[in-house]
Amino acid sequence: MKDQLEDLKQRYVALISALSDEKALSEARTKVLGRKGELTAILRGLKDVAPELRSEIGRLANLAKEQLEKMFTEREAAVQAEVEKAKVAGESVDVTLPGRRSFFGRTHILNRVTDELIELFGGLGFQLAEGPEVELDYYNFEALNIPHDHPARDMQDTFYFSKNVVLRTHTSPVQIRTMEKQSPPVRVICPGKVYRRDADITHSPMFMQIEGLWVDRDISLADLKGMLTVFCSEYFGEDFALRFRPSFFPFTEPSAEVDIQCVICGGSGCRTCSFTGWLEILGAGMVDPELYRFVHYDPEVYTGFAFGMGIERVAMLKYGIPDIRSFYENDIRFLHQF
Ligand code: 2U9
Repeated sequence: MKDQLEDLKQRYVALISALSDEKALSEARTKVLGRKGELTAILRGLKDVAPELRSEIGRLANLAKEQLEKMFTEREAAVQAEVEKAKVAGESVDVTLPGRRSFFGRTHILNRVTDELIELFGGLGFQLAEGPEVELDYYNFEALNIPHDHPARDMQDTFYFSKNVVLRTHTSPVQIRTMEKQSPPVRVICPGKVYRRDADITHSPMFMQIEGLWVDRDISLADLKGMLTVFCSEYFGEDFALRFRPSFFPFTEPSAEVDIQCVICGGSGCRTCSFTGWLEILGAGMVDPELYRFVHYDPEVYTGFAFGMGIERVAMLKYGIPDIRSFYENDIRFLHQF
């Protein structure tokens, strides 16, 4: 039995060293170590060996098994490495082929318009202020003069995380947070994403706003009109007239909606302005003195104005984009035009 084992080992050691192809090695492995292999048969037959020889033969058979397994594994790895080496050596690089063109991304049109507006208002003395999109009901509604039962809440229905935590419906909470931290003068511009329960061709449940606030001694409606006139002529061009229509917002008194002469037809009437010659561009007003109570400003000393506009709307008017959904569809053909 010992001789038989020794003979088997010698044969397979010689065979393994001689083989140089993965398939032949795998077949040889099965032939000796597989379920019906030669060595497996010897191990199975151990029960019939005389008891005094069984442990010695068993030890030798297991040793042979370990040695052969190790040899197979090493030889297989060596053969595989040689195949790889030969493959790489056979490959060549054609250095005359043209390179692959890299794809350059660019700033999204809404972020570009936002940057332009920040820059423009920066030139008028407004500092950038930002705040959270997930906001407390207190900052989004209560501190802006919109208590729980106020009808203005209907127009600004939003997404609730809990009774007191909402997705902000405007960037106005940022101004409240700024006033809490800082005493007048305050002159900030607050851009960012806002959320409302709204969706059609001109409304999206998520959109972008930019709002401004200037609070100081002796700020008047004349300052508001002057500043907005400068803004519109700088952004849309000097040839367009503005008109202020009385309106209502819970946080400003008096309030106005501001229209610009249609930037598409110049005021003669077209589809974009619904043949009125005017486009609504922003809302504005004098900060309601009631609000100063929440941030401990003295309403006898300070006055201020605020305004707000939708960034999508500004971009749609400036670039003649008909559908608000184009901004969010990530169609490169649309985005690459700007
Ligand atoms: C504070 C006080 C007052 C911000 C204002 C508007 C008017 C307004 C709309 C424009 C288009 C929202 O995106 S829109 O639908 N905004 O009309 N926003 S006054 O007033 C403030 C803000 C903060 C502390």
